[in-house]
Amino acid sequence: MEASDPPLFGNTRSRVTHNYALITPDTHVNSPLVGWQNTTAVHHISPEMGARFSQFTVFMTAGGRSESAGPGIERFVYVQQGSVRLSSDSKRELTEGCFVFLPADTQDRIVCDQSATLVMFDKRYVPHPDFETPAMVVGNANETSGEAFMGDPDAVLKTFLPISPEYDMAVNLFTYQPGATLPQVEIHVMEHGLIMLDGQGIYRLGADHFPVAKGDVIWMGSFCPQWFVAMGKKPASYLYYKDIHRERL
Ligand code: UGY
Ligand code: MN
Repeated sequence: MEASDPPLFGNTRSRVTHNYALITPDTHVNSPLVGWQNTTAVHHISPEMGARFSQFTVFMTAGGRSESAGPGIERFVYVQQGSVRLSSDSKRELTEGCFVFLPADTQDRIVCDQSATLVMFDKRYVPHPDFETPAMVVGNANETSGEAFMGDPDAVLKTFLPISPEYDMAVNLFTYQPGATLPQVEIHVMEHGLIMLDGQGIYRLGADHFPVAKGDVIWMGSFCPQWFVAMGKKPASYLYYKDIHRERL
């Protein structure tokens, strides 16, 4: 096969199993979103797959406007490219790296003047009898400080939501220098939705190891064994969701 040949027909790195999925960009299929304006979406992770949340990417053009997430659903929005505004704060431009957490049943909409690509995590909010409902959060990854993960300065974790029991979800940004790894194979009850924002590496999912790169999405269900090593010449970073702070029974 010549280097210029098209990719092998009928072949993909994507894999969907009962407790993990790797979704690569070549398999994306766009769909419209009911009630949204000037927007299309790709659904990567959803309850149909066995997940307890949804992860999707939206592509907005000028005049783009979101619909609410639906009753009882909280929403995290990360601006991957372009810019958007909140309907309640039209002066503040949310550019690449900005993020918003919209608590369940808030009326705010996302509006777009030009174009934007947004990574979305929707989750049914689980109230806790001892805690208030969480507040809205607006921030910027570039202004969020990171911490060495388990003491490794080559694996830096930025935490976007307060680690406080009002919040039943977390969204974090992990950046690894080439050669840096998750320090252990993790197995935990929390599930993850993840998108590679930059670089590449090898992700262990269950008993399998996959080369992954920018644009790949991964679902890790509860107790899915997971591990990562960054490879190549530049840092690898991924944005990921997890459910936290609620008892299972
Ligand atoms: O927060 C986490 O569980 C994270 N260390 N997992 C992961 O990056 N796969
Ligand atoms: Mn994990």
